[in-house]
Amino acid sequence: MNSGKTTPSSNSTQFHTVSHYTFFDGKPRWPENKRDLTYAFQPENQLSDDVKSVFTRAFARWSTVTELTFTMTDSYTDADLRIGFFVGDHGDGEPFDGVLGTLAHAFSPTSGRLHLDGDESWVVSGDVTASSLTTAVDLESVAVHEIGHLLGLGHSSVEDSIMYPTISSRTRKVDLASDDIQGIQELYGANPSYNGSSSTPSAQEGDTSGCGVNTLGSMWVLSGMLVSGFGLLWLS
Ligand code: TQI
Ligand code: ZN
Ligand code: ZN
Repeated sequence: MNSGKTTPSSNSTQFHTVSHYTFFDGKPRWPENKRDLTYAFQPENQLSDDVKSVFTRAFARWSTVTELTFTMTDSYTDADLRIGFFVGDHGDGEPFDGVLGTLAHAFSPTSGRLHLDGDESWVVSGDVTASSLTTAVDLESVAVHEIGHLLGLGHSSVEDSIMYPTISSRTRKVDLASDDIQGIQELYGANPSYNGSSSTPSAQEGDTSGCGVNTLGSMWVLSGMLVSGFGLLWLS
């Protein structure tokens, strides 16, 4: 993985600057003629639609402020961005480490790989801050952060930003800060229909009913939590 960073070159003076986003070394990004990116999920993971919709929402946050579009495809091999859950050593030289520690990682453009640690207790829907499990990690928060890396953003020193390098467990942070927006717009330009307000796509905090259909088509209704083979949690 490329963990180096370059600071934005356009800031010649450090006074009054409010931007603290960074890029990867060499400022890699998706090419100019590629504004419509596809994404796919590792087929072996057999993720439920609830999990996929977390990523759909996470991608929407970035497409709102740029000219980028993200489309889900079933063809894992053809997709620009490939998302999957893995445990331990999974063949890319960056093994996962069990509960907490590294939660996920993504590679800089144009690798397109986004890996999540299957050993974490991922919260798919519901209120992560209300979880009794101290190791619960909000999937959407991590997804928004890792997508930032996929698109070429490094870490930011702005504490409120999505690209800030630490997050506490049982915390939800999914709204792009203006620092994130400036960083991504330096790479890809602004969305002409984005009005610059900080309102984000329907966060739908209130409609997580704690009830849904799993991949086998049976209903699950929750009192407490439900853990699947990938450590995914739904909180009621
Ligand atoms: N994973 C690190 C991260 O995504 C991996 C990493 C370290 C990295 N240095 C990097 C990736 C430089 C790209 C470039 O930052 S993590 C958070 C946060 C992690 C951390 O598991 O530690 C989030 C994953 F920022 F909250 F701490 C997601 Cl949101
Ligand atoms: Zn990996
Ligand atoms: Zn990061």
